[in-house]
Amino acid sequence: MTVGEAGHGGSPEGAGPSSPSAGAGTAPPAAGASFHEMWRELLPIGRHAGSGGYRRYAWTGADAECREWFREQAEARGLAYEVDRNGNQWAWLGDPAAGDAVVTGSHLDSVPDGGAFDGPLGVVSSFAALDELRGRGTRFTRPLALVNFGDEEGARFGLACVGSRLTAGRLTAEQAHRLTDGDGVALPRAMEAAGYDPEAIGPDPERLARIGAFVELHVEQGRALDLSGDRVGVASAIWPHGRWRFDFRGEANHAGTTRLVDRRDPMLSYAQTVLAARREAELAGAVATFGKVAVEPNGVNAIPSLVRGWLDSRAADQETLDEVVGGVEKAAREYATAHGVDLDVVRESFTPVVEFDHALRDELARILGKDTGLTVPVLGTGAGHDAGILSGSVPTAMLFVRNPTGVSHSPAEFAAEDDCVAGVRALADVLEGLACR
Ligand code: HGY
Ligand code: MN
Ligand code: MN
Repeated sequence: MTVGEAGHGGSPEGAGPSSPSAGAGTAPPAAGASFHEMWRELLPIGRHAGSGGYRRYAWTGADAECREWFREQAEARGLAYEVDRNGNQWAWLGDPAAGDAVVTGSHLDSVPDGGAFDGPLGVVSSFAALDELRGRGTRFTRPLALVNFGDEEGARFGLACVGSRLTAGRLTAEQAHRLTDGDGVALPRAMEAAGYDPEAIGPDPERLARIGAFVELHVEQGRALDLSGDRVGVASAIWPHGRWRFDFRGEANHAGTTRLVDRRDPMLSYAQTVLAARREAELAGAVATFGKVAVEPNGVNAIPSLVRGWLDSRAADQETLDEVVGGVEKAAREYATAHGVDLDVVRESFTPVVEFDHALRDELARILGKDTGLTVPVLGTGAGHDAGILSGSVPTAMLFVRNPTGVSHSPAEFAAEDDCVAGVRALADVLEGLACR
């Protein structure tokens, strides 16, 4: 089923001169054309020549280039561009102070060697959807904003959704100031080096009060739409999920001369814990991954003194997630004791279950199904998003665009061109339905 096919050329609507028109002048390129042009411009930024993956980490040069790209797109469309106290970028059509704004957007940062679509698809589609609406002559009766939330992946400082968490008051400035990257660079220093004021960060209730609805379009990180044969779907919920750091401390020693019985080798406890995580997840029907490990001193011929492993675990409900993580930690402590190794476990990032706003979810499904009369798929996800963080503060919804392999957080992440354009048209239909009452 295809959703949002063929712009239906809505007649210019509006509450009169005060309403922010989508923009007069020559009709901008249709959704597909502007999408491709923006996609081509953004594609090379932060892409690693060797892996083909993206390394767009918060407050780095690649991040700055992405931000510059966002500002150029906003100003090229005559939108009022601003950066909020937490470094998130906003592009407004209409008067933000009027309130009840419809906001759409996503993030531009990536995981290490991430794919091209996770985040950028939502941001590029937001601009392309506005271009589509301008092509339809749409007049808005509510302010509209496009947003790029900073540091969604937490690839550098370890905490997901820093920009949206700060804005929503779910991360304090003090907590953010204590975040450091793998080289020991503290987040405030990284912000300063990028030209931002770390003393300004903090909750932004005034900004949130201006938002009537937030809709994030995102590439699906799974195969539900591929299996159902749909181009676009609507999100129902996000699984609870988090990140735990396991520090196994043993005793550094010579790999060649230390008898096995004399060793206190943290690598053994770590290895056993990785297998325990998989076992606990399988038993509970959840997921658990040790995807990052750091070894000190990390020498081939040295028994490590410290092995740090990061567990990412997610489950359909909190009770199951607690069961999995509790089981992994219990096993890890048994292994550590058996090898004379000390263990500390620290929860570094956590997002509780998110149920998206039911009324907004159903409104999106109605809008997207109205032309075809077909039922739009409504699906849950295990992936975290800024929309999940904002859902505690404003009515929030998500659109997913088909990903034929379901692969994400990998250079192989992919969405077909016509599915991306269908996503743009679906987002345009949603924005028109919400902001042009
Ligand atoms: O980890 C996540 O689910 C998201 O990509 N930040
Ligand atoms: Mn991601
Ligand atoms: Mn994402």
